Formats: sequence, structure tokens, C-alpha cells
Amino acid sequence: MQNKINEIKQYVLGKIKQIKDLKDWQTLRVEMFGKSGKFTELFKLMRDVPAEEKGKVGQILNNAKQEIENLIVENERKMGEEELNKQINSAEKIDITLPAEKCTGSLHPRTIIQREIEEVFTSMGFVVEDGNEVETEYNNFTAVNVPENHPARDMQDTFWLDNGQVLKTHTSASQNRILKKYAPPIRAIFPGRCFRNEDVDASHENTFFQLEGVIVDKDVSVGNLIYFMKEMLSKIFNKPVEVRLRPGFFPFTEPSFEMDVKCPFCDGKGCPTCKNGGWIELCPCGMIHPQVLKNGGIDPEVYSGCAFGLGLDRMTMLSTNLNDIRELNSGNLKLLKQFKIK
Ligand code: FA5
Repeated sequence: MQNKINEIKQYVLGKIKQIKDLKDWQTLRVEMFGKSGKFTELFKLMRDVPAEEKGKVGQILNNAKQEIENLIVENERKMGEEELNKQINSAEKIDITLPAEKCTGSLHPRTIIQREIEEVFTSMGFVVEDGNEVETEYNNFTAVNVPENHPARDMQDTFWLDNGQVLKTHTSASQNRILKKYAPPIRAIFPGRCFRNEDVDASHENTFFQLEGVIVDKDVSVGNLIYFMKEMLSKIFNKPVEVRLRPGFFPFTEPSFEMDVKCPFCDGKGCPTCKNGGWIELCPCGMIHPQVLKNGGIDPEVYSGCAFGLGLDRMTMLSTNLNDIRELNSGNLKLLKQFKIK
């Protein structure tokens, strides 16, 4: 037995000298310890060893097996590591964080504006949430206090599905889910595609985008609303802006406002963009109605909140100087390609 073991050891040492890569180590391991490997065969011979010698011979065999196995496994591991490092450091290396070498497309201008706004709000501690495009009647209307007989619930204004659900008519449809998802303090924005059964013209589409925001905490006031909107608009227009509030009406806010921004293009002097009025109507907003907070599981005696619903297409038109909303959905590449990925 000892002779056979020595033979195998010599064989292994000879083989090791010829080893070039990881595969050779793997082959040698199988050649030794595989199903019909040299060592496996040796162990089979144990059955012919006399009983009184079995212990001693078995020990010799096991020691030899251990020695050779360690040698192979350890070298196999080392070479595996070396090969991996070589791959990582070689030209084969793929850094998935690098930008693609050649960008053939460009982002849609509305996506660029949306991302810019998201960046500003996230820097102020807001989370960005996704909303559904198909919504329940409850979320779209009931949860946000839109009464049974409100015209928005009518077939003429809303795309109803056969199953009684609706194509979301406003991003406020996500309010209830978000109020329920987070406990106050809440700062969330949720951009999304909305649908209304409207006649299309230069400023109205049947499919358009809004970006809604909610802030819920103790002692939230209209001041918070004004602060966050001014911050966002100043960053988007790259200069300090002035805003003003006019009274408005929405069933889900009380009081409700229309927020205007002093025309950032003419500083309020009057120009074609603000139709010479000096101010641009930008964003409906208000303090969240106590019933809407209640529907979202929030105690209006303890918490208050404000919300705004920015027209994202309108913001895009403003910052790109487009004057027809239909251009945004037109797929007109000549126009859209002018907006480069930032
Ligand atoms: C709403 O949809 C409210 N849910 C906004 C809101 C949220 C108010 C939170 C208070 C608190 P409104 O219907 O005015 O409000 O739409 C908001 C904005 O969406 C408009 O100012 C406009 O910019 C845009 N918008 C509305 N309808 C269209 C349309 N058909 N095409 C393009 N943009 C539209």
C-alpha cells in the first residue's frame, strides 16, 4: 500500500509541474478523488487488507489523502483568486456605473423637468412616490372628498373602465395611499400621468402629467407651502422668484389657493409668455382638508398638512418656451431631439 501511495504522490508532483491554469487543478482533483480516481481506487483495496492491519493502513491512506487533497484544494483556491483578480484588472473589466459610450437618444423635456424637480424636492427631504394610472373610484374621488354629484365623476369628464375603475384624473388620487403608507411627518411628491376626457387645444391634453406634493406634520401652515414652492421654482428658473396666492376651490383642500409665479422671463413687466399680465398661473394648492387626513388614518386634531398639484406639462412648456402642449405628446423628433440629457 505504501508503495502505491508513494507512486501516486510522485505522479501528483509530476502533474503539478505541468499545471497551467485552474482547469488543470480541477482535472487533477477529479483524477485523484473522482468516482474512479486513483485514491478512490486505493480505498477500494482496503477490503483486501487483513483485519488486524486495517487500522494502521487506513490511517496511512487517510493521511496521504489529506496531504494531497490539501495541496490540490489550496492551490486550486489560490489560482482561482489569481484568475479572478486578473479578470477584474484586465480589459475585460466592465464598470456598469460608466455612461454608455454613445447615447443615441435624448430624454423627453418633460422627463428632464420632472427629474430636476424631483432632485430639488429630495434635497429638501421629500420622498418620491409612484402612483397608479388605473385607480379605484374611492382613491380618485371619495378619499379626496369629491362629492357623489361632482361633475368630475361624470362620464363626460372622466375615462371610466368597465370594471368601475377610472383612469386617474389627477395625482391627488394617490394621496390616500401615501397618507396611509407613511406616518407623519410626511414629505412626499408623486409625479404621474393623468387622463381627462377633454377637448384638446394648445393648453389642454386628454393625457397629461401632474406632480403632486404633500407635507403633513404638526403645525404645518400655508407658509410651508410657499417656502417649498419658492425654493423649487428658484432652482428650476435659476433665480429667486416671487409667488402669490389667490383664493381657489378644491374639495380636498381648505382653504384652497391658486399659486401664481411672477413671470421669470420679464420679471413681471409683461411679455408674451405671461400674456402681458406679469404673473403666470402655476399651481393649485391648499391646506389638506381634515376629512382627507382622516380618510388617510391621520388625526386632524394633531396634524395638519398642505398639498399642491403642479401641472408638469405646463412647467415644461414654461422652461422650454414651448407654447403648444400638443408638441409634448407629438413624437416630433425634430423638436424633442433639441433637449439633451443633462
Ligand atoms: C387638480 O388636479 C388638483 N388635484 C390639484 C391640487 C392638488 C389642488 C393638491 C390642491 C391640492 P387642476 O384640475 O387645476 O387641479 O389641475 C392641476 C394642474 O394640472 C393645472 O394647473 C394644469 O397645469 C394641469 N392640467 C389640468 N388639466 C389639464 C389638461 N387637460 N391638460 C394639461 N394640463 C392639465
